[in-house]
Amino acid sequence: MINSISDPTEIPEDYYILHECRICKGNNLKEFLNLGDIPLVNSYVDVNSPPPFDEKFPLKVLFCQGCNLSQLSIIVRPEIMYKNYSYRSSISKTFIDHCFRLANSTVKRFSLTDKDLVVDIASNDGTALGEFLKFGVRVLGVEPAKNLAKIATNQGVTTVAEFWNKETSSKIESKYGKASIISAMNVVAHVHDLNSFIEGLDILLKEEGVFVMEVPYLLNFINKNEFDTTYHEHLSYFLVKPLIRIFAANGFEIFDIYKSTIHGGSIRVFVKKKLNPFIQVDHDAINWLLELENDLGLYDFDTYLRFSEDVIKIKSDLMELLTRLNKQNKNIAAYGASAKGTVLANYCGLGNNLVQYVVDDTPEKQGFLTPGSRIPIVDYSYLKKKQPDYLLLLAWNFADELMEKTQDYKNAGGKYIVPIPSVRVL
Ligand code: JHZ
Repeated sequence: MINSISDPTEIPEDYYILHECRICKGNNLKEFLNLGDIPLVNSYVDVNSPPPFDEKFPLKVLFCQGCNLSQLSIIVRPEIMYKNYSYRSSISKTFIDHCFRLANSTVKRFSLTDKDLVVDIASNDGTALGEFLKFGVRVLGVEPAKNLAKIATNQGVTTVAEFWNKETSSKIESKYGKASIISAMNVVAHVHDLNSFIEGLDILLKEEGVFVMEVPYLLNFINKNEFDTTYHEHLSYFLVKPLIRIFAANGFEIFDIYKSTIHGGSIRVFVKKKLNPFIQVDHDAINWLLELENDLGLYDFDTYLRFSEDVIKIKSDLMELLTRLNKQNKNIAAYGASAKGTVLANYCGLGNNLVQYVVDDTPEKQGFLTPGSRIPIVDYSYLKKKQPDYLLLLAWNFADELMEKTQDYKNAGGKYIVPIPSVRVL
């Protein structure tokens, strides 16, 4: 066991066991969720050369009594998880529209012009920056997955294929100059060394610049039983309270926050350098969320124990339903070979004996098998051809978009199963 690591890319083993809180360094960490051994969510299995078994790692979540950060009990070496990444931000129209609104509101609120540089950390295939480009600002992506960095660059979003750290930040600063905006959508939860991450921001961000980040919100995770958004990539599960603490410890200050509905419920957090006098802090917005967290019992461990009981119920309800439908000879397929789908399937023990195939529009995933559960991933034309009786929405966070897209399936008598926040047939 290692006491602390500053750079997780240097972890010698495949994973390292956490034994102190990533933010407050306390060791009063209490487990509230144990999903068992689960494969890495992006390790899709090649049908032509399937390995004898799919490697699995423990998946447990701990609550820090000191600062209230929830966090995974282990850290898998990022090199293993992010070298080649199949997740494409551009597959969902809901997400593209979300990025357009982010770009539009950011450009207007901070009066950005063609002189301003916007840098996106973990920019994936360039979806968010593509929306910023429409407003004529300068953009630069930072994305460690080489396959994605290449796609983005080919589409006009210049992308540096590196992990975000102080070295990458310095290199970018000397080549492109300081950034007015640095954005990070769905990546801060993936970072172990938050201090080093923020030091990187300090190097590249202008004194009057803004860091804007989005992360899934633990409030929704607990209240809506979103247990399947726990996976090895998601090291931290954030409330506002620990976020304030980590930024303050590094000379930064949160000046505005609001909730968004994306990915089952997220928070968008605006951060400035502490010494920047030009931006006012919206204390009302911040205090409102802190009070809400307190009122909902999110600083109290018992709330987390109640949540873990709901998770067990979802597993038994889902398996009871699918087994019953299977006995009635109903055909069941799924939509969305999502990361959360892999967790749900493996935790519940779902395989292709119950779910025959998963439809997914991501070309990089089609033709592969889902990790662990080994369900074939197919393109949309399958759904039209086969018309299964039931469609399990594994990307339940995009349920509206998926149902709109599959209206023909519904009109022909198809039914949906939505597993979260509780198992329902629609
Ligand atoms: P989706 C992602 O997790 C990835 P995942 C990441 N790890 C993260 O942090 C969280 O989000 C927040 C497919 N789909 O976005 C695409 C269609 O095929 O819910 C995806 O494979 N057609 C960075 O993977 C999957 O469903 C469609 O029309 O759990 C959705 O995955 C739509 C809407 C989706 O997140």
